[in-house]
Amino acid sequence: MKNALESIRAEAGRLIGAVQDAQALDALRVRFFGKKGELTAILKQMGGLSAEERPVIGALANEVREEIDATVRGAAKRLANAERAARLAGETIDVTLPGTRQDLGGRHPLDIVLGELKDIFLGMGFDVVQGPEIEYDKYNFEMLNMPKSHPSRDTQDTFYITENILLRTQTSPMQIRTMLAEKPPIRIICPGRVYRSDAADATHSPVFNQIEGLAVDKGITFTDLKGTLDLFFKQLYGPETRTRFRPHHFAYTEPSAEVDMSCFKCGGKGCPMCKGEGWIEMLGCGMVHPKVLENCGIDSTVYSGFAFGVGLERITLMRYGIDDMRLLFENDLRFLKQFKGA
Ligand code: 2NM
Repeated sequence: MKNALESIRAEAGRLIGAVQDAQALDALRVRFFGKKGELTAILKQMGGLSAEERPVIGALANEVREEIDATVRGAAKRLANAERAARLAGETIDVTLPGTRQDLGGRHPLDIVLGELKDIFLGMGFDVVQGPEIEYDKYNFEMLNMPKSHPSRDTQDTFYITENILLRTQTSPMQIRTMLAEKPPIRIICPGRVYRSDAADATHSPVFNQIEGLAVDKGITFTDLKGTLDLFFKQLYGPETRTRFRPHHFAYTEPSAEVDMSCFKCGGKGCPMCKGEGWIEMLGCGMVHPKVLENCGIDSTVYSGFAFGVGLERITLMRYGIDDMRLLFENDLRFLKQFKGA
């Protein structure tokens, strides 16, 4: 029995000392200490020993059990340390390796030009307000003097969501909201996306950006409108720029006009840019229709106002000599990179 114990001690020490993973260690623990384990089997035979042998073998068996137990615990610790060391080694970061480059983008040409437009109008005392792109028919058409039957609605083919809710075709609904909420004097510009059911080509897009302006106060005249827009174009394209107002019709303004500016390329002599005209059509404007003021609770016998609307894409195309609007929406990096730092 003594021999058996000594051979278990040697075997256990050898095997446990060489164990490489927790599962194998557990299997060894069961092999020696388990219910059918080798050491357990010996301890069970103790009953058959003589009175002289029993304490000697018993003491040896205890010694061997404690020794194997300590070896198992030592091995468990060794395995845990090795596992931790391996994990830490795997997580090591080599800070000397080159990093992943973060390519910095640039501002979109539309945003650059919008910034210039805002600066010009802020400088003239206008506030910038923004509103929802999903609008009520009431604000987009009805209150702008375009009831359901009005032919002007046909010229702005509209995306309807329900009978009374639509994607705004202009930003004037925000001007209606402002006139409803605030008392004159009002001086605002409303930039933002608008939607019309048009096929995309070089000069059309079903989504584009508009900037509409509105000034309402006592004594506002057409002269104020002319002066404001003339100064706007001089600031945007240079002091030699001239403007020309031609009669037009909008349902929400009376009188109404379209505004041309002298060609920024040839100065008015006529060139391919202005198709030999010397003038380039830029925007629509007029004096706010008395009915529109009254719709918003503003007394049209006391107050008057002017309004205008201009397409941001059109101005941007001219500003940079771009010949196709679609380039502004395609997000082609070869195009966008040309405006970096502008
Ligand atoms: C245009 C042309 C002319 C306009 C009118 C109004 C409002 F709300 F005051 F009635 N907002 N915008 C207007 C006038 C817009 O766009 C070509």
